[in-house]
Amino acid sequence: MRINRVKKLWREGKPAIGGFLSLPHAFAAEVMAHTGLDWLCIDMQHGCIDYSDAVNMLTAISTTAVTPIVRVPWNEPSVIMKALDAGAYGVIVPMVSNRAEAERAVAACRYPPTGMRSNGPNRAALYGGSDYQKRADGEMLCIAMIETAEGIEKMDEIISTPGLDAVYIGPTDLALSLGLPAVMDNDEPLHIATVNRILETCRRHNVVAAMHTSSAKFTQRYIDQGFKMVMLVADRIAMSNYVKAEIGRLTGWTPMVPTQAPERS
Ligand code: 3PY
Ligand code: MG
Repeated sequence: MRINRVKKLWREGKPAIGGFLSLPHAFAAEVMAHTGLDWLCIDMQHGCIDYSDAVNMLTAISTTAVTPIVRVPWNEPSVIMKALDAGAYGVIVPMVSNRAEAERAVAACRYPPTGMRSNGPNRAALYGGSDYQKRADGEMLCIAMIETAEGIEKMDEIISTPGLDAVYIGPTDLALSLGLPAVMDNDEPLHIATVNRILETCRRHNVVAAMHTSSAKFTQRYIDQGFKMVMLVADRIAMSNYVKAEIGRLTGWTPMVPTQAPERS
């Protein structure tokens, strides 16, 4: 079976650095897959991506050794199972708020008798290998997001859920849940303290702590703190930031204001 690069890095004590995909195209995914990141997450929660887009994007990522992950739109077993059947090697499940919800996510990722995943790895077996069903439970990542007020309160019962591989912090939803503005790379003391509490609880339960950022500065900070999965860059932000930065280097030319009304004659 094709191994999960992220899990291999974790076994070696190394962090896995990744990116998020919100553009619904195989070529955009392929471009991102050839950059050197360890994992890519197809974001079906907030990205402009439906299932057939995701399948094509997973196929594009398969041209590399990058670990393909899908963030599902919600903690819905049928959606989790379809993402895995399409060849995702892990799912990120948003807004997990208590033990029952965490158990539901884990069960959807594991075949019986451990879980309730239905058999039918249509594309997954092509991608993973002919022994997929036998070994999938050991390779598929089940990652629960902690980002709601209830999830913060119940972090201990979520993080200690048997079979959960990692807990992924959504910094902006976390901020909103703490009564703070929805800032991604967040320096608010309450945000920092909550992130640290989640990291500490992950350490206690031997679960990987994962974090979402929008800069190398914050990615480095979280790596140094001990996060073993950190999101460095999203496709649309990379595209927009690069073009804006290049525009900013030009002199003798005024960039247009994209939202200005079209001129008429
Ligand atoms: C959050 O910031 O809440 C996220 O889920 C990041 O995508
Ligand atoms: Mg979120």
